[in-house]
Amino acid sequence: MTETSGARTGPSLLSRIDHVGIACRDLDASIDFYVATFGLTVAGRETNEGQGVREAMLRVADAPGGASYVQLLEPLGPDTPVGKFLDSRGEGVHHIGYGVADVAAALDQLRADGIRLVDERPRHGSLGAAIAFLHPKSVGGVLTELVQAAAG
Ligand code: MC0
Repeated sequence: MTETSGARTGPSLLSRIDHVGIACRDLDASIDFYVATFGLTVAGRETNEGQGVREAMLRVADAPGGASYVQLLEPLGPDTPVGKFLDSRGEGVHHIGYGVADVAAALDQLRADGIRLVDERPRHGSLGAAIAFLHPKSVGGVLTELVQAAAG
């Protein structure tokens, strides 16, 4: 875990759990499982070439700060983040996505705190969100994503 420069005061940087990202080998089969077993509904599907995935967002619950989701991730190839993860660890939880009010501002704060960033600036994410990843080596082994949901 990275040592930060001091305890944060004021409101939490993270507003809620936006999604749990789950690596899978077969997106369609995994969607079928989550729909049939837990009754979740598919909120969106997308191929994100920049992240090397086909993915689906399945709505778990609506909350005042925004909905929470299970995100199913199938790699576009072996030499992608999810492809490498599947090779080394197999299917399972890949990352946690937390809601933030302003992802660029959150990155600035975390950079100043000495947290290792994967993304220096926000990128395109699921459902129109602006996202950025923090390196798992800096967050106790957990690949951590910041999610600024699309307006509206
Ligand atoms: C790798 N490591 C992880 C991990 N992936 N640790 C925890 N959780 C993960 N998901 C660890 C490995 O075990 C290894 O540790 C070390 O990190 C280096 O792993 P590597 O296999 O050599 O991989 P790298 O260094 O090439 O890349 C790791 C890194 C990468 C986290 C930088 O996966 C990355 O850029 N991730 C962010 C983008 C991403 O994941 N996109 C897919 C989801 P040891 O101890 O063995 O050295 S896209 C998404 O989710 C979008 C659509 C959205 O939400 O909207």
